[in-house]
Amino acid sequence: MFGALGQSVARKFNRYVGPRELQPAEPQPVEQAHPQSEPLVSPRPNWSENEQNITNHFSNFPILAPRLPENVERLATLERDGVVFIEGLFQGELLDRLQSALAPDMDRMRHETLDLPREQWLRVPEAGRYRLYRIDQRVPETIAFRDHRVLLDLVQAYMSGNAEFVQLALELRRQPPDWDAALGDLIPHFDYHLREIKIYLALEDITNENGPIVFWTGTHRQAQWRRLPDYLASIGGLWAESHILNHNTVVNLMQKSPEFADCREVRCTLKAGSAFVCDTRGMHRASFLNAGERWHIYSAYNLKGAVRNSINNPNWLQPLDLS
Ligand SMILES: O=C(O)CCC(=O)C(=O)O
Ligand SMILES: [Fe+2]
Repeated sequence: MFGALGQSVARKFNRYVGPRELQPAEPQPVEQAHPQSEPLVSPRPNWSENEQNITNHFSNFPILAPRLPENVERLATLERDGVVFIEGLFQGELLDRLQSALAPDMDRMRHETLDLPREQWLRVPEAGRYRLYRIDQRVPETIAFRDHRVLLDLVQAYMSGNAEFVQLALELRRQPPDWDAALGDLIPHFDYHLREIKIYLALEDITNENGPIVFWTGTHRQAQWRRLPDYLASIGGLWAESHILNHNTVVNLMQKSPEFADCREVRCTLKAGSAFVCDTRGMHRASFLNAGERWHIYSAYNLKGAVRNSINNPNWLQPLDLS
């Protein structure tokens, strides 16, 4: 299942690198600047086509029965809630070994002394966020998490046997120097309008003090309230990255929408060695980090072939097609 790995990782890394269409064009006649074969605006569905695409996505990729009996209940929870917790996935010696193997890189991230090319790690000090990508290639002990048979069984069943591994990263979050500059992290959002999976494994206890992820159960399902955010997400570029959901949207939905009748706001606190699996099509956000550091490793999966439109995609500049 890791065959297409190199390709998809390259796609992910390239997400924030300006694609051809936004780079300054060489001076040349206008008609040649963007030849027909490379349109400035990539094709995008109109409103009803996008709704059909999402309906097709769910019917073409049904959730399958897991192979492992212990995953039956977990999968049912993941399907219903969009999130499921696995307590004590790593314990005792196994957890100790993982923590000690990661300790040198954790220290380098903490002190910002990682000497790596920009695309191999994400450094956003103003948000207190750091990610070291493809940690499985640096720290082989993390492969026990990446290839954990219980997790892979769950992922493949949820993704209809079409899961594609995208990433395994070590992540640190700590207090930003200025919360105003870090507010973007706290905005409710979903990562994509199609199903994606992320699995987070806590390396140290994650309590309410150190900014656990917040997830709203059931928000990954197809629903009326999602029609507008799903459409904007499908366009890509600025609107997809801005999400249009905010605190007030969520409060109003929780209080007034029948579609939120069974929705719970879950703060994903974790003991070291415990994990949660979530569909990041569901609404989630980071939370306020009062103290200390938050450390986890996470793996990420797409449905094979699903490629997000990058932030640089200029589709959002075009008139909306709401037909
Ligand atoms: O790190 C967090 O608290 C939230 C991160 C997030 O939104 C994501 O991993 O998709
Ligand atoms: Fe997210």
